[in-house]
Amino acid sequence: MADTPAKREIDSVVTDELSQKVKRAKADNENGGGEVGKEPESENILREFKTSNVLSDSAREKNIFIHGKLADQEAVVILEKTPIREDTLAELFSGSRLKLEMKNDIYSTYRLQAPPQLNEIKTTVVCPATEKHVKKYQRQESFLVEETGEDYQSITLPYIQKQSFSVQWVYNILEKKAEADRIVYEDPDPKVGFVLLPDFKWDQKQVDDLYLIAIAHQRDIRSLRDLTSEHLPLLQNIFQKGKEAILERYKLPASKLRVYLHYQPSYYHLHVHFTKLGYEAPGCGVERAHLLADVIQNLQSDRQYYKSRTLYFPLRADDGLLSKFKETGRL
Ligand code: M7G
Repeated sequence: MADTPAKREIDSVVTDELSQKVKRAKADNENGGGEVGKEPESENILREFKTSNVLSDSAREKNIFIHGKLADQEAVVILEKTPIREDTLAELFSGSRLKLEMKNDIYSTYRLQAPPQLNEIKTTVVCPATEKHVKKYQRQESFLVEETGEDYQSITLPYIQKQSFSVQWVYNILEKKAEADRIVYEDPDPKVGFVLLPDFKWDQKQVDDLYLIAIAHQRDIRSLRDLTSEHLPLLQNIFQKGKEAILERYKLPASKLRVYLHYQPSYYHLHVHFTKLGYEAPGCGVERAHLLADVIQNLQSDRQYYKSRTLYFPLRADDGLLSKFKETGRL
């Protein structure tokens, strides 16, 4: 892929951070690791993982979602091959073994065996995983639901009050009990403040698939439906300062960002997704993503916009909320 100087500059920002991390990791290994604040090598907990079934996989996206057991607990493991980075090409070419598969005229194909550090698989483990996690990652047919303001009050709200995913991981971030070293920016104000950090879907090795989330400090906003014009200062603050922080850290201007909320979200605590324009992040389609700029404008023109609007969103075949909509004859 031909790169512009700007892209090379952006990549070099990420690469600088990455090389810092690598240096730290190397220093840790040399010092025996395990010191507070360092990144010791993890013990391979997956050695004990027992696969039950594959929830979904994609040859194109080079990932696989596996359901299984880890020390007798239900677990979901996600494996994903990471992109090949331009800044590692020299090492890849010089440090690999090449096995010829076939040669024909001017054409030849090989299997390249890369050095281990260039051949990593991004791995996400959810353990203990609930049945809802297993369903979330299972390939499923989806159905578009039409939810009026009244449907939200009578069907959706009672359902999510009983059934939604725990947001403990969100509170851990806000309270600096987890991922504190990953925070890119924080505005600590309790009303309009937020924490901006890399989404755990992003390995931060290249900006091409940049993905950050801004998590509001306010804890009582579940989703788009709870927003009124009273929240405009919070939303504008997230939008403005989030964009500035990303420009400063990753040299990516606002014109290269897709900034949006999900409806329905998986986690009912207000957060905003910042992804790179052009990167087809899961859930960035029109049936689920609401641009923050539009949300702000809608609330400016009607303070109760999201209380009264009919909203559309996809639900998967085995989602309990879909059954509720069916039971009440709304589908
Ligand atoms: P969502 O719109 O509630 O649901 O977004 P989705 O997961 O269906 O998109 C929550 C976002 O938070 C997603 O982009 C997740 O990848 C991300 N996320 C989830 N967890 C459990 C974590 C976590 O522990 N750490 C971080 N950094 N991101 C997470």
